[in-house]
Amino acid sequence: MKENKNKKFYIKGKLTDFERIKTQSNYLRGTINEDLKDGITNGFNGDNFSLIRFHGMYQQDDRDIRLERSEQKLEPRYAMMLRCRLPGGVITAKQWLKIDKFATKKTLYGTIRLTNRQTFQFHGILKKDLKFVHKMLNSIGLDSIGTANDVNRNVICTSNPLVSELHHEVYEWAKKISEHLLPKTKAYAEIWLDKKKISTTDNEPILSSSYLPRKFKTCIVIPPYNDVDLHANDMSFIAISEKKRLIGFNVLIGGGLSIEHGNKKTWPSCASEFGFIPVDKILSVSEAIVTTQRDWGNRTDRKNAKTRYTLHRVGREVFKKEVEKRANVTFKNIYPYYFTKRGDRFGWVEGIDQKWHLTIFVPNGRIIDDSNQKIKLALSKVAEIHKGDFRLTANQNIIISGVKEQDKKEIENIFFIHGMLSSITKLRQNAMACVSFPTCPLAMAEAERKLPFFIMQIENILLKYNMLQENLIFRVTGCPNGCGRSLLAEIGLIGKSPGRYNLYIGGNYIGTRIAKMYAENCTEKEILDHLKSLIKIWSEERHNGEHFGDFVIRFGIVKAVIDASNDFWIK
Ligand code: SRM
Ligand code: SF4
Repeated sequence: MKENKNKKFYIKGKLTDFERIKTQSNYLRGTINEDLKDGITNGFNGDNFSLIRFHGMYQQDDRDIRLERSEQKLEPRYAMMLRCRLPGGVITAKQWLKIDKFATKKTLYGTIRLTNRQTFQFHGILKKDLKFVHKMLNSIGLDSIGTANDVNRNVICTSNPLVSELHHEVYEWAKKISEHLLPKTKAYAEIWLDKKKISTTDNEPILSSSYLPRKFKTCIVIPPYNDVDLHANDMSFIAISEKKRLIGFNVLIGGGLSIEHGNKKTWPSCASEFGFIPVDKILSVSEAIVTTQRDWGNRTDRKNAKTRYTLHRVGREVFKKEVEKRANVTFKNIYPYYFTKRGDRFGWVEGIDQKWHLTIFVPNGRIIDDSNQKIKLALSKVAEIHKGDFRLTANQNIIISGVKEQDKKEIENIFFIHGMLSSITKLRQNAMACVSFPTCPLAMAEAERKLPFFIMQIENILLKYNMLQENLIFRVTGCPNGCGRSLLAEIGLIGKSPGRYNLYIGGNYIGTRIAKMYAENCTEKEILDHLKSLIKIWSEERHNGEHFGDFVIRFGIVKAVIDASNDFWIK
């Protein structure tokens, strides 16, 4: 690969302290090993707090009991969240049984959390159990390398089983991209798996010894299902097929959703189209995009460091040309594509392979048993008899994949007995919230725990206006970092402080338009009052079949966000 380090676009200035942490870390080792032996605290010290993230873990404390512990002069209840690397979201039934057992026996909360990037998290692992969990994952062929911090994260891809032949191919590419862009340091194996340090010096040919300026996200999507929310990703590949054969990818760059309340130097963005590439160029193009962002991304301000800001600063054509040079490709014109749907398709569908796939709705992706639904138990029972695999979706749900016709009934019965498979509204099926309290240190308002309340209230409003059967994308995010992807929703809430949210509307149903702020700093009652009037007008004035997000724009309630860098903040 040709590398043209066009220094003109390097940002000069005082680097953030994160840059020092990375470069001085000895390829992500830091003094994590020493901290593991430190029995005085349940947490990590100094730089190690950030470095463990490269190994897929976040130090957290339970915010519900933070004050109480501080009053008792106790250390916060530190425990780690671990995010597994699972490209394309595929996990075997055997692997599931192991992770289920670990969650039950060794985590403070006893749950597994499916994330909206096709993987799972354990919350509440004590420091003393960290090596155990990594060794357990390693024994079943899994790891958590590079699922957090300034690297390419878990690569996601369309999980819709209807298109299983293409899906399989695309899934293989998701795995290859993940492997290709993974940190090459042996630090993970040495620290967590007790592997001996080998004498060769470390080298990070793609990421560099200071890794990327910021987190980096990649997806592959198979139209017409935008089930991965492609515009939340730095680098997106849209699979193009002819006669059911994969011929290449449209490449899109610079999606992302995080903002800071009131900070107009931050904005969300849909990704820009670069062009089409044949299948065999996907790895070199991925590498070229990542290395361009590595070299040109802003390392002096983390709020301005993601790919979309680099693209905005240097210009789309300049970035594109650099990628063409580095990858030795020429982007062809974008192949026509369109999306019709987001979210998951629930229930049984027959794949092209004549096997059956059952998509199960998991409220908020939380694998937990309660008095109504025993999801955790049901999944472990299915895992005991299932011969195919499980696929996690980018909407926090799970697919029991590759079931033979004769085995369908048994699996269905298990879910039925454990209180699942009941019919739910489309609003509920499509809704999403981020984790937020009590584990997320950045949460400003409730999200996951408040979602059922909001859904119930909105269902009542929809019922009143005879709109309950309608598809409506509603999402809640506990802070403006945007994990719940509210800015790609038709109705999105973003937490401001406990019990208060900004209300955004006007994203579209297929997830290709950013939503716009409609009301600021609202209480829950104010939000519901706004939604009552908006849904009433929608029910009265909409064109036949018109989605809520399109309606509020056509009717002039909010302006469409076209170029978010210009018009996201304009009132
Ligand atoms: Fe996220 C940070 C949870 C998807 C943007 N995110 C966090 C942390 C780790 C908080 C922290 O830094 O200490 C949250 C952990 C909460 C907890 O207790 O588990 C967290 N993010 C999540 C998950 C679990 C939400 C979920 O309910 O599914 C998702 C995990 C995905 C995964 O498996 O990798 C998750 N996060 C997202 C998304 C959506 C997406 O990627 O499709 C976004 C917006 C898209 C984007 O990146 O622009 C997102 N998370 C962020 C940000 C803002 C980054 C930025 O650009 O400024 C942060 C904060 C940060 O990195 O500084 C963050
Ligand atoms: Fe935490 Fe904010 Fe992400 Fe929600 S959006 S999980 S509150 S960082």
